[in-house]
Amino acid sequence: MMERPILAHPDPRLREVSKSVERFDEGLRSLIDDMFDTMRAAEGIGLAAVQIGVHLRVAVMQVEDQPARVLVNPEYEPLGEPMELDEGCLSVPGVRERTKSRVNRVLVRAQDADGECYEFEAQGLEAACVQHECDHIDGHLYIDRLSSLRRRRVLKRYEREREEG
Ligand code: GNR
Ligand code: NI
Repeated sequence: MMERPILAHPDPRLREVSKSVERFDEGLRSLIDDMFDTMRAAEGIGLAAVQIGVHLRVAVMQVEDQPARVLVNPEYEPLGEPMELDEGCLSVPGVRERTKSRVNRVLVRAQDADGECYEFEAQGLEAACVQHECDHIDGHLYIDRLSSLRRRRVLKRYEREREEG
């Protein structure tokens, strides 16, 4: 059990595309354990491996009363309608912004830590979290999806927060 440091924007490692997991071994299990520790210590609802500098297509989630989820090589199909929500990211700490880039329902297909394929439907905040983590896995951040006006505004606030420490 070990927390690991979370990379913060504009770290270029957050922009690398993660590779598919092919080996379901003890190393993967210990990565997943560390990701849950790191996510919970940071009080996040999700975390992708790239956020701790590991470029594998792995994410963990624990949203409200939903079960803790391990997503290895995840994919999703949008099912619902676009929704607005307040989005934040552990790699853009200290700021949140209203977004409209997520749909409110998705069908998720992934593998678990043993490589077993499974699927589930997610709604609301959990659906948003799936889309957010899949973005990380492909090197994207939620701020990329904002209008340029909102992106400039949130980055200005973020940079001010960082300077103040
Ligand atoms: O903790 C988090 N909260 C959150 C809120 C709205 C939409 C997505 C998220 S995910 C985020 C944790 C994180 O950065 N995961 O990559
Ligand atoms: Ni994030």
